[in-house]
Amino acid sequence: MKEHLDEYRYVHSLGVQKMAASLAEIYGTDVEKADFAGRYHDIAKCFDQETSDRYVRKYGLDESLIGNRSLAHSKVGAAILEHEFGVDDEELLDMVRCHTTGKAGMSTAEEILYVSDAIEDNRGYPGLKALQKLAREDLDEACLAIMEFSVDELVRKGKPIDKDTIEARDYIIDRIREKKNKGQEK
Ligand code: DGI
Ligand code: FE
Ligand code: FE
Repeated sequence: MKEHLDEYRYVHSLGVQKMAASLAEIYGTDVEKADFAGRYHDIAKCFDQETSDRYVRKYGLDESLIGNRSLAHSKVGAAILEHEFGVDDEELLDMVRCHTTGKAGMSTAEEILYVSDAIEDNRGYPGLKALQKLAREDLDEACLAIMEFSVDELVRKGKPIDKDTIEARDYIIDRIREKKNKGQEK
């Protein structure tokens, strides 16, 4: 892993590994899988644009990823884990695939990686501790908070928002609303 990643990314990956394993423990998903996915989720993050594009073509990934290495790294990473590391667990590959944008109808395991990526201990933003606490109490709410933050950041930077990012947010909002409605019926 060290061969592929710079120092910051290496330390971040170990942080995500630890956070994902601890959330898997709390939410009763496969701890080993969360640990592994956390460790390797950014394996393609440090590729330059040319390398990223080469992998997108090599593994027949979506053409829209050409020229966009920040969106491509999660899909390229999953392809590398599948074809070069021999990972054949679809759930694990899906976790890595959607860790950057999220997607509609994420599983608990997918949410755990998505959230862990944003809240691991080395992410030094104000409010980190509160978000870590929220993640331990309500994973959907933590997901939504991170999605809102990401969308705001993209808007601020004038970047296009990916379809999966929008759909992920809309879905989570509905899921949270439904849970609240169900709670009131009782
Ligand atoms: O790889 P990390 O830095 O740990 O985190 P990440 O996988 O969430 O990647 C963050 C990057 O992805 C950041 O540069 C913004 C970009 N990104 C996330 N969602 C979208 C996006 N970029 C675009 N254009 N559209 C999105 O919806
Ligand atoms: Fe990433
Ligand atoms: Fe990451």
